[in-house]
Amino acid sequence: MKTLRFILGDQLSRELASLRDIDAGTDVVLMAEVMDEATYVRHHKKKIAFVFSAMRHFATELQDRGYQVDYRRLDDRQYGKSLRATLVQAVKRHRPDRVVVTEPGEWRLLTDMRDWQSACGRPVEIRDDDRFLCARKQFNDWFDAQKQPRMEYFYRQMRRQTGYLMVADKPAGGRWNFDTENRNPLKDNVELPAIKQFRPDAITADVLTLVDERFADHFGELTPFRFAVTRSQALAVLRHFIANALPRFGDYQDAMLQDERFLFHSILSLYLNIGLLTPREVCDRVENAYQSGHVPLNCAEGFIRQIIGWREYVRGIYFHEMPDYADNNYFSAQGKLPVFYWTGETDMNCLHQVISQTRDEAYAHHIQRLMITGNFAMLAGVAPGEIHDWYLRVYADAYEWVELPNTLGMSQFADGGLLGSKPYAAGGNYINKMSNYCQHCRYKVSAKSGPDACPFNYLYWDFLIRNRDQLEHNRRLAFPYKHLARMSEERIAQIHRDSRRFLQSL
Ligand code: FAD
Ligand code: DLZ
Ligand code: SF4
Repeated sequence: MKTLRFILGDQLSRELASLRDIDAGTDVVLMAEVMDEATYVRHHKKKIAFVFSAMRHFATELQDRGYQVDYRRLDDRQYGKSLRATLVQAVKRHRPDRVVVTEPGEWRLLTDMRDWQSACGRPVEIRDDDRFLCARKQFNDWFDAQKQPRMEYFYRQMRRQTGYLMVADKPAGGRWNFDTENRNPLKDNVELPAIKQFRPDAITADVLTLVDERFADHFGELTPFRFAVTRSQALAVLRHFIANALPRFGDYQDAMLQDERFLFHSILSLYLNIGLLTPREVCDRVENAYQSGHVPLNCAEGFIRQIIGWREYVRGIYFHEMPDYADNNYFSAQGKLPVFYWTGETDMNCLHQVISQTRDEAYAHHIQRLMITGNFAMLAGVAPGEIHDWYLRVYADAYEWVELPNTLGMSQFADGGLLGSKPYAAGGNYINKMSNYCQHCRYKVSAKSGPDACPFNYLYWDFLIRNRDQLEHNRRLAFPYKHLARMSEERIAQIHRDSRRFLQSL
């Protein structure tokens, strides 16, 4: 039976469900660079280049292994504008008996895909994406059985299921979680590992020219481009991370440092999300590094939790809650995204640092995303849809299944506490504790009010006052609300004045 196997840009895995039973003699693999996917949000230039280059390399690899690949380049004269149009054209060309696909990571495309059969006139089989450790059904069953679902309990179940860092049925070291050891600030004299970089080859050079011509008005710097674009390069990044950064990953997981963009982070999310690496192989290698004594337990546990815990959990939430999840707006926030999110031009040094780095690298690490750009947007009352659109555009690892719950749920609390138990809201003190950004800022982190005071300081209280009805019964916020109850009328009026003046100036 001749089968057309349509592989999407973030499905570049040899073991992909829709490639598993491929017959090199009869089947055709279809891959396509299409305008709709590159512009449904106007992705960062580096993200488009990364996806296209990795797609072209993957197609070449399949061809080298003897498969017939129909690869439609964006600059081919005759190409489909959308994935659906491309499929319809390809069915006419190849006349397959059926089409096989793997479910996509975004709801909009899954809905569209369910219609492809009638559009192309052939049976379309949509296979589960089993590159994750927790199937969608397994997650839904677990989630629906919980009174109050929390990531920590899901994570413990995943530890038992996978056996990572387990001694019989007990967690290694006697504890599930070493987070309290993982909140150290970083001194600027600590030596940081270099990141693994790759020089663009001829395929990437072609893609860079294409992106430069066709997406010149998208956000972000295209060069220098140094991402891995093949599986073997992605494996080299993984090896480099385990050898050089993982041994101190846990200790400094939440730290931020002026002009230092990567610290001890892995920069693996983009390769995991596009399919060049699997979560299982990444965790296997981290477990081995722990068992061989190369990395301490708090680092191995901190890392494995992000992958088998958070990564799987947000995907589960996404598919459990969509399509309504995207419309959540617990605080009814209506503000516009400040223009400086696109330019980086702001006197607030923490935001300037993170946004400039995002523009240059299409990368920021978790605490930068959560506690700088995310925290500010929430305190400033930016509409969740606006900030969601920004995160989906600007990071090379952004696909809605992972970006939306992180943005809307974790960072904006717009789901009212489904994902996290309290908003990640913080004033300047937190940022000053975890970074040295404040030492280079024109605002004074120690000042609470007035034009020179750190804006996070008064915006934090303004946020708690504004959303008192939604938040004051949250037990994890008992302390700040007690503090607020003791605040004088005059101080509260000052907070309002400072906040209004500042927000109007944006
Ligand atoms: P490391 O710090 O080295 O962590 C290791 C791995 O753990 C990551 O590669 C990633 O695969 C996984 N991981 C860690 N935290 C999370 C998390 N909260 N959710 C899912 N996986 C996690 N991650 C994305 O992959 N794509 C996104 O679009 C995305 N958007 C985010 C938006 C916001 C507002 C926030 C707060 C977080 C977002 N994250 C997203 C999660 C996290 O910030 C990134 O996975 C991480 O910064 C990627 O860098 P790294 O590979 O160096 O991670
Ligand atoms: C992100 C992306 C981009 C920029 N371009 C393409 C493309 O041209 N062709 C393609 O098949 N996939 C692309 N992707 C990835 C898809 O957007 C991704 O598969 C869906 O968002 C589902 O996760
Ligand atoms: Fe950011 Fe405030 Fe520190 Fe400036 S003083 S870097 S605005 S936290």
